[in-house]
Amino acid sequence: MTDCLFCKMVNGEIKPDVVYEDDTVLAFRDVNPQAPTHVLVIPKQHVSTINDLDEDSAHLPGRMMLAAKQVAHEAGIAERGYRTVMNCNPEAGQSVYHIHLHVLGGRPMHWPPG
Ligand code: DGP
Repeated sequence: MTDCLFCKMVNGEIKPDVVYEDDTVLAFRDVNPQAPTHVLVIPKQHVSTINDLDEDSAHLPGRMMLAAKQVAHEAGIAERGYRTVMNCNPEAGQSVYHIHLHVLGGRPMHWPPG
C-alpha cells in the first residue's frame, strides 16, 4: 500500500533499525521505545488490522510470533520474560494501520496493562 508507513519500510523507501528479517516478516526498533527492548514485528504483506486477517493471511501472526521469539533470544530477554502486544483499532491505541507485534522487555512488566 503506497501511503502506508510500514509498507515503505518493507519496500526500502524508509530505513528502520532492522533487527530481524525473513521472507515473510521484518522486525525493527520502535522509534518511541517503552522498554529497554522494544521491537516491532510486521508482516511484509499489508494487513491493516487484526480484523482484516482472513484465511489467506492467517499464517502471518504465527510467523510474527516466531520472529518475536528470535528477537527476544537475540536481545537476551527470552528467559527473563517479555511481552508481545498487538493493538487493534483506536480504543486499543493502534496508530499505524499495518498490523504489528510489539516485543517489549528488559524491565518488569505490569498487569493489567493501561
Ligand atoms: P501502535 O500504537 O500499536 O499502532 O504502535 C505503533 C508504533 O509504531 C509506536 O510504538 C511507534 C512506532 N512508530 C511510529 N512511527 C515510526 C517510525 O517512523 N519508525 C519506527 N521505527 N517506529 C515508528
